Amino acid sequence: MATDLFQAPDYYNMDDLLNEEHKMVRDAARDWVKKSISPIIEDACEKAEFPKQIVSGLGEIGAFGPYIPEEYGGAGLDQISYGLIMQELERGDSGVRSTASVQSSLVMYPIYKYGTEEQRKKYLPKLASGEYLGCFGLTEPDHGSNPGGMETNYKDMGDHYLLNGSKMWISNAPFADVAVVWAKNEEGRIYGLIVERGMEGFTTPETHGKWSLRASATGELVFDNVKVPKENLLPNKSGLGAPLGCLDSARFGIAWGAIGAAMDCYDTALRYSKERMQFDKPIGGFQLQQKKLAEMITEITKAQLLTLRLGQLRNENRATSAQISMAKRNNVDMAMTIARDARQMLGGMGITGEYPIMRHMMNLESVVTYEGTHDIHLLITGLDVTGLNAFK
Ligand code: TGC
Ligand code: FAD
Repeated sequence: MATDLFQAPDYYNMDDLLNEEHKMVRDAARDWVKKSISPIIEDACEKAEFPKQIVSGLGEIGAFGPYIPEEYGGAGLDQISYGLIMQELERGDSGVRSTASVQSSLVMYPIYKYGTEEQRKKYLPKLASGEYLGCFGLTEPDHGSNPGGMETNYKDMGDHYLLNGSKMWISNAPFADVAVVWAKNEEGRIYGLIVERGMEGFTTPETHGKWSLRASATGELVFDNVKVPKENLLPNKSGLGAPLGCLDSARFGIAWGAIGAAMDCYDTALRYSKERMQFDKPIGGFQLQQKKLAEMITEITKAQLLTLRLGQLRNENRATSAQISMAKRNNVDMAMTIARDARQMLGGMGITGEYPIMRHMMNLESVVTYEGTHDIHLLITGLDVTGLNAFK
C-alpha cells in the first residue's frame, strides 16, 4: 500500500476566500480520506467491492446531508461546505463521493424538500448517521438522457399504491435500505415514492463487470407489483422538475468533486516529475512535462474559481440549473484531461495501482456520463443562451 502524500494545490490562495467553518469542515474530510479511504481504496477497486464499512464514517464526518438542517440530523452547513466535502471525498475516490452525493442530494434532499414532516422525521436522521443507505431511481433501461419518457408507474389501489417497472444503473442499489423512486401515476404525472428493502416484489440485482467506479455498488431496481403504503409518496412536488431539482444539487457536488480527482492526479504527477530521472535530470525539468503541469494547475485554478462563485450563488438561492450544468460539464472534462496527461507523465508506472491516477481516470468515465452526459450539459447551455431547444 502506497503512502498518501497528498498536498492540495491552492495557486490563487483560495483559502483566503473561505471562512473558518469551511476550512474546518474541509480539513476534517481531508484527514478522514487520508485515514479511512487511501489505505483501502485500491484493494476495494481491484476486487470491485463496495467498502461498506465507510458508511458509518461518512455519517460521522457529516458527509450525509451536510446542508440538511440539524433538527433532521444534517450538519446545517452551507453549500460551499457541501462542495468542499465532495471535493475531498472524490480526491479519495469518485465512488466514495458518489455514495455521499446520492445519499445527500438524491435521497435526503427530496425527502426534506418534497416530503411530509413525518417522512422527514422517520428517514432523515437515519440517513444522516449512515444507519440507512439510500439510492435514487430515475434512469430506466430505455430512458437515460430523457427521463421524462419513463415507464415505471403506480396505480392507486385505495389503501396503497401498486408499483411496477424497473430502473437501471442505480448507485448504492444493492446495499440500499431505502430507494427514492420516480414513477408516473395513472394520469402520467411523475411523483417520488419511498420504497423500502423488504417490500414484497422489490429486488435490487447488482450490475457486474464495470471497469469504472468499481468501489461503488451499482444495480437495478425491479418492481413487480410492489405494494407501497400511501404515506410513502412524496407529495410536495410533481413533474420532471422534481427529480431534476435533486440533480441540480448533486451536479453541483460533482462539479466540486471533479476538482478533487484532478488535484490528486496533478499532485501525484508533480511529485513524480521531481523524483523521476531520465537523461540525467528530473523529467519535471523538460519543457514538455512542464507544459502539462502548468496547464493542469491553470485549469484546476479556473475550476476552483468557478465552483466557489457557484457556491456563493447557491447560498443566495440564485444559481440557475444552466449555471450548474456548465460547472459540472467543465470540471469533469477538466479532470479527465488532467488524469490522462498525468497518467502519461508517470510512464509505465501510471497504469499501476501504486498510484491513484488510472483509477481516477476510469472513474471519471462514469462521472462524465451520469447526472447528465457531457453532451446533454452542452445542450442545456446551448438552450440557455439561444432559447432554442436542440434536444428534440
Ligand atoms: P424539460 O421539458 O426541459 O423540463 C421538464 C420540466 O423540468 C423542469 N426542469 C428542471 N427543474 C429543476 N431543475 C432542473 N435542472 C430542470 N431542468 C428542467 C422544466 O422547467 C420543466 O418543468 P415544467 O414545470 O415546465 O414541467 O425536460 P426534457 O424532457 O426536455 O429533458 C430535459 C433534459 C434533457 C435537460 C433533462 O431531462 C436531463 O437533464 N437529462 C439528463 C438525465 C440525467 O441527468 N439523469 C441523471 C440520473 S441520476 C444519476 O445519474 C445519479 S448518478 C449519482 C452518483 O452516483 O453520483
Ligand atoms: P443515453 O441517454 O442512451 O445516451 C447515449 C449517448 O447519446 C450519450 O453520449 C448522450 O450524450 C447522447 N445523447 C442522448 N440524447 C441526446 C440528444 N438529445 N442530443 C445529442 N446527444 C444525445 N441513474 C440514476 O437514476 N440513479 C443513479 O444512481 C445512477 N447512477 C449511475 C452510476 C453509474 C456508474 C452510471 C454509469 C450511471 C448511473 N446512472 C444513474 C445513470 C446515468 O444517469 C445515465 O447513464 C445517463 O443519464 C445517460 O443515460 P444512458 O446511459 O441511457 O445514455
